[in-house]
Formats: sequence, C-alpha cells, structure tokens
Amino acid sequence: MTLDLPLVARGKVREVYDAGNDRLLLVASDRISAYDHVLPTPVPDKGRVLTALSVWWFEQLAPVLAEHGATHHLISADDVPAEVAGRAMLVRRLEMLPVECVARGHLSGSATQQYQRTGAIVDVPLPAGLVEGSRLPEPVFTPSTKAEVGEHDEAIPFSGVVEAVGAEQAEALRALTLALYRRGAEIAEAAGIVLADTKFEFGRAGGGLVLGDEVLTPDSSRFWPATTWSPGAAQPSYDKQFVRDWLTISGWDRVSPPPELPDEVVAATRDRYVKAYEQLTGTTFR
Ligand code: PZK
Repeated sequence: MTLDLPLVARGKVREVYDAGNDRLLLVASDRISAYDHVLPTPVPDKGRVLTALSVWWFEQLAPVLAEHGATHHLISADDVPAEVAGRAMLVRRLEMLPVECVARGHLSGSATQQYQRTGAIVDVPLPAGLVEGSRLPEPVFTPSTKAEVGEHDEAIPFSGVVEAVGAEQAEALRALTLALYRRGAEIAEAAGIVLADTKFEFGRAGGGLVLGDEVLTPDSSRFWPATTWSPGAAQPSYDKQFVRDWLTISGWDRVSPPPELPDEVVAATRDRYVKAYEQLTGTTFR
C-alpha cells in the first residue's frame, strides 16, 4: 500500500496523512499490538472493523456533542482513496489539545493499581472496597498526558488539564468527556457490552471543541462482555484475549520480537472484532 500523500503521524497500528485543504486522512491498518509490541501477524479486517465502528459511534454521539456546542472531525469515510477503502476516514484538521480525556465507569488496569496504593485515581477519591472490574458509583474523568513515542500515558490531576488548556476549556472537556462516556456506556449496555473505560482526544477548529481521533473502539476502550463480567478478577478482554493467552503459553518473554500468531488465533481474533461490531451496531459487518 503506498498512498501518495504526505505522512503527518504514524502510530503503532495506524497512520495520518495530509489530504490537503485542512483535511487529514486517518488510515487504520490490520496490525495488532499486545503487551506493548506490534505483532508480526496482521488480523484481517481489523482496520475496516475499527473504522466502521468509529464512524458508527460518531453518528451515535453527534447529539451529545451538539448539546455541548461541539462537533466531531469526521467528514467522510466514503470519499477516500481506493487503496484504503473501508479503513480510512477523511477528517477536519484540528489543533489537537495536549491531553488525553479518559472516562472510567469501572475500575481496571493502571487505575486499579493506583487505587490500591492511594484510594484514589490521582486527585479523584473513590470509596473503599473496590476491586479490579468494580463498577464505580459515578463515571470519573481521569485525564492523562500524551506520551512520547514508546512511553506510556501518565495520569494527571484536573489541575494539570487547567494548566494545559485553561480553566474554562478544562471544565468543558470534563463535562463533554463524561457525557460522551455515559451515552456510549448506555448504548453498549443495551447491546450486552460493558464499556469499562475509554479515551477521547479533542481538538479545536472554527472556535469550538471538536471530537477527534477514533472513538469507542477496542483500541481506545475496554469492552467486556456483560455475560462474563464479574468484579474481583481480571476481566477477559473482548478482542485480544486469545492473542494474550496464546502469547503467554507460547513462552514469549515480552521483550524479544514477538512470534507469528497461529492461524486459529488470528481467525478467532478477527471473529471477536466482527462480533463486537455486529453486537454493538445490530448490523452485519461487510
Ligand atoms: C492527529 N493524531 C494522533 C497519531 C494516528 C493518530 N483531526 C486531527 N487534526 C489534527 N491532528 C490530528 C487529528 C486527528 N485525529 C491525531 N495525530 C494527529 C495519531 C498517530 C497515528 F492515526
């Protein structure tokens, strides 16, 4: 695949190109990461599933954005170069804000570790007695810095957001992040999926806040099947569990270059991405 557009940014599993006229082309690949490595084996259709899911969420969330006087960056997922058809979004170029806007409705991952040490997630106190996977009394806004390449995002207090973008915009980001998360979790719950947490990125254009990036995909969120959710143990990941389980039994040391995945693991993982899309949207993928 060789797009004849200037490359603006490259992530582990996707790229951003300059499409001219203040527009960008976000291209999702079929690459998959696990344990901080990009695996050598692609998962067929992953890029198309995540793109279709993002596009669907932008539509679902448009009313919430409008209530807050905001918009999203998606221009079109149809008017894209043929080489990337189905796995690219043409978007408005934004001035991205330098914070990751994380919302959590359940305790998981690094937030659980922080909570166990301090009873809080940075400056957000939580009640005693919570465990990995617990539903929180109310969704919380737990922003983080945007990490440099190869680094992990670092949780920051709300005051850090105020320092980065000003008090008024910080309040707007928190309110909008929580409103988007609540609506997303409500839609997911109706489809039998727990949206444990998610990360949004916002920018500015035309004087207002604009929701950017990809939204509510398995790469930016934790999805758990409602049927197997039970607090107290690690929750199986909706999409990557087969990959993680296989990598673990393979004996890979998580430091050396990761091994190729067996065909069955690739097929089962593709199936999970497609199932997540179909379960959420109620439509057939293709
Ligand atoms: C933008 N990223 C993150 C990094 C990726 C994505 N609408 C926008 N306007 C300006 N910049 C960006 C966006 C969006 N979305 C987002 N980098 C630039 C990123 C690496 C790979 F796919």
